[in-house]
Amino acid sequence: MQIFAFLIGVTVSQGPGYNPPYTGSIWPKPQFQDVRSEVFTLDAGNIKFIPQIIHDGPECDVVHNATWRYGQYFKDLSNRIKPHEEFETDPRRKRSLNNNDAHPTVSTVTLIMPGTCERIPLSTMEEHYDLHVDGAGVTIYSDTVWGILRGLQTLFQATVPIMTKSGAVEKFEIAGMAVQDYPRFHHRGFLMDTARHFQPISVIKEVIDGLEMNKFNVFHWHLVDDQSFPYDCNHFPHVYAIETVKDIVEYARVRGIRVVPEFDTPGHIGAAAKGQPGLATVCYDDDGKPTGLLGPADPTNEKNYDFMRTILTDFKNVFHDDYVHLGGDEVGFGCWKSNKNISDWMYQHNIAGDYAKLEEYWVSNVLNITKQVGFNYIVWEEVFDNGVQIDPETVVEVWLPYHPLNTTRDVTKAGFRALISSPWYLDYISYGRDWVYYYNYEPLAFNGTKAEEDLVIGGETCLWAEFVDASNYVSRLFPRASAVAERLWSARDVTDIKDAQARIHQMKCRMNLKGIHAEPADGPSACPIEF
Ligand code: CP6
Repeated sequence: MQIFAFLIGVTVSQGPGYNPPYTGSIWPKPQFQDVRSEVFTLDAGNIKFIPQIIHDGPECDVVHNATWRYGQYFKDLSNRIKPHEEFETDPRRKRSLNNNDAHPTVSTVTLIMPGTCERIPLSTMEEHYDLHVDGAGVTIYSDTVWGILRGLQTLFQATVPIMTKSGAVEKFEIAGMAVQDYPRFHHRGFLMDTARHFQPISVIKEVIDGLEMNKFNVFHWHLVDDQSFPYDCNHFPHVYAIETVKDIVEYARVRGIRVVPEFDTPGHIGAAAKGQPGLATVCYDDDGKPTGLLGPADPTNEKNYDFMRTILTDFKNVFHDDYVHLGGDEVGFGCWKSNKNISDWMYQHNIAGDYAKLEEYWVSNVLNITKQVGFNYIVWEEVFDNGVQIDPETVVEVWLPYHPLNTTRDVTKAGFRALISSPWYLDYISYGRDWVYYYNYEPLAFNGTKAEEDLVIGGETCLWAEFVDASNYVSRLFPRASAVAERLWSARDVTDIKDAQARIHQMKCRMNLKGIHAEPADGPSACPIEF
């Protein structure tokens, strides 16, 4: 092969990891991708987007924002092309400048969208798209603005930099191809915890950029917890002002990413309780003296439901999503048991000694308020595990690590929709390539019926933030979260680790090129273009 290359004078290398025939290495892997033998030069600096939107108007701003953004991304790519003079001084230069320029150039991207435009990504969003690359140019077809976004990302990833041996980018190429693509699961989320460490806006936006590249569509914002309540209150020095939160929601919206806020109760309310006397239960010791500690929310204090209504109504004005996350995890009964006012109240309400019923009283009141405010809701699995009576439309998020497949089976057998997160906790770190473990988890391997499988709406990968802040956040997240992205988007039989290994490496490099500080996925490696 080398001799052949020498004879025809081709010394242009694609760099490690890029294999002819120029397929790109789309991550997550599309449902169908037919790569043709023709190769085109993509004029990255001069791409012309041609939107053909039947019902165009101001509500189609997601597409117009996307053509502007992707125009910039391709320009940024083309700025890496070194002018010919630099090749002249390259000591390892052996090529003649014209011998590999024979491919036809394409520079138009036609976006065909016959449907009506949606402004807000909701739980019902559809993301199917078709992508064609041929001599006439690039065409992306979708019924929805969200599909157009996913198709543009695939186009971006299919664009392959062609380099000299010394690593200068000479041009970009793209293979003729036909892609038909859609997600396996509707809900492909990431949980960001901003309560254990304050995460600056720049980090949140870098994260959202990475989520878009990996075709995630839900940003589950674990805003507040015991340690802090950084939602526009002055108790802690770093808070997200409402305008900032709206800015993040907007940043996510135009990238086709829903923002689902979480206000976790009745546990995990320590910080909220500091600003809200009477919210938390006062805990007592064996001698009946207050311990000074505060427990879960006090379900017997009716004022607390007014507080919940205030917060949730406020959420409704800030977040556009049809869902809110209501928490419900890790509720210890010890503090409730120690408090005599609570046991008296339980006696009067005929639930003496039954603390699961007390929890149910809190949860069902909060669920009712949530519904009145106009949100659907997700809860952590304990709400289901503890036998709390919940509405049939409740989404149950499986997070306990013991037997997630059994829990998935139990939740769906009971007729509830399930979201899976326990196998995908990114705060666990270990020596070696742990992305493979995340990649290998098959959420439907619980021997359910078709109807039960259909109740699994997707999953979320979580980065609890006790040990991450701006200094290490993004590198701990990517590309490990990418493994989950492919499990949730691609077909069930996309399980080849060797194939994934080559592509996840390229995905890491591609994220780096976009300014996202993803760490190496696997063993020793090099990106074709260092950034
Ligand atoms: N905070 C909240 C947490 C966790 C949960 N809820 C958590 C528990 C165990 C592990 C990781 C995170 N830090 N509010 C559980 C959903 Cl291992």
